[in-house]
Amino acid sequence: MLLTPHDRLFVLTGAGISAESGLATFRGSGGLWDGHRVEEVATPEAWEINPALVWRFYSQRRRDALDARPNAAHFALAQIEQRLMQESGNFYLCTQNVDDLHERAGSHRLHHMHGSLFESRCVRCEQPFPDRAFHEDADCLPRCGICGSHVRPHIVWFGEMPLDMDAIYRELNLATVLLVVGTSGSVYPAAGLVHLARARNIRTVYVGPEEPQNADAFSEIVLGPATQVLPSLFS
Ligand code: BV8
Ligand code: ZN
Repeated sequence: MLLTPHDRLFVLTGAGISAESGLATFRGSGGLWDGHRVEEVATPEAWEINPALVWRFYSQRRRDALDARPNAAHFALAQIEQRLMQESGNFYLCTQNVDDLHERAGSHRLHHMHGSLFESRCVRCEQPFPDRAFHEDADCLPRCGICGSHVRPHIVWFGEMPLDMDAIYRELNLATVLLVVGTSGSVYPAAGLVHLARARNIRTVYVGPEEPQNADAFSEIVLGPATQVLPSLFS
């Protein structure tokens, strides 16, 4: 998949790019997520019913992410960003993932559309702030220092609007190539981005070991693990 210097690359990644770093994917864990159903831990309703369970779940995911290391696929994307940004500033990475492996691999032009594991926010003040703590004591859940309200993970749950969709659509409208890596294409609006790209007749490439649910929208599908495919994709 040769890129010309005039190409503007929009990359969308999902849980599959972190799979080889040892982080569980949503589908891979058979619909259960560290033993929990998604509805129990990743919805506003779950938070209302049992904030302690939600904080236990995200604290464990913080632990897992801290123990994980970026893999060759994360580094390959950081290298192509460096190359494209030097030549033409034509690179944008939108991730559905909440781990920080893209940052730790050196990616800069990066947007976490579903939030970040290592940020929290007051449910009232709503200003996200860095938070790497584990909140696992049900009797001592984090409270806002300003207004005293509950502090929640800065994560986009099911039924909530992904972050800065305007920026995503703006960048996608400028792209000449959409590369999608490691996502089942099962959750919208992320899974719908390829359809928007297709409507603009730009190149759409999927990389992963199996076809995604939205496979028919891609102009090219390169089957294989991201750590094997990505490094050679731009050589
Ligand atoms: C919204 C953060 C509307 C959480 C996530 C009923 C009620 C409410 C909403 C809905 C509803 N019905 C439908 C919806 C919409 C819903 C949706 O799409 N549901 C699906 C289930 C049908 N979407 C939403 O709710 C979104 N919001 O619609 O808001 C709205 C409108 C106006 C105003 C307000 C609101 C918000 C969705 C975001 C939810 N949060 N993540 C957290 O992480 O804790 S979603 C989460 O699942 C991921 O972020 C990702 O987006 C999604 C799917 O995960 P994937 O990344 O694709 O991972 P998966 O395991 O599925 O696949 C892994 C892939 O990797 C596989 O294909 C595999 O082959 C591949 N792979 C494996 N190994 C490798 C590999 N690839 C490469 N290399 C390897 N080595
Ligand atoms: Zn507050």
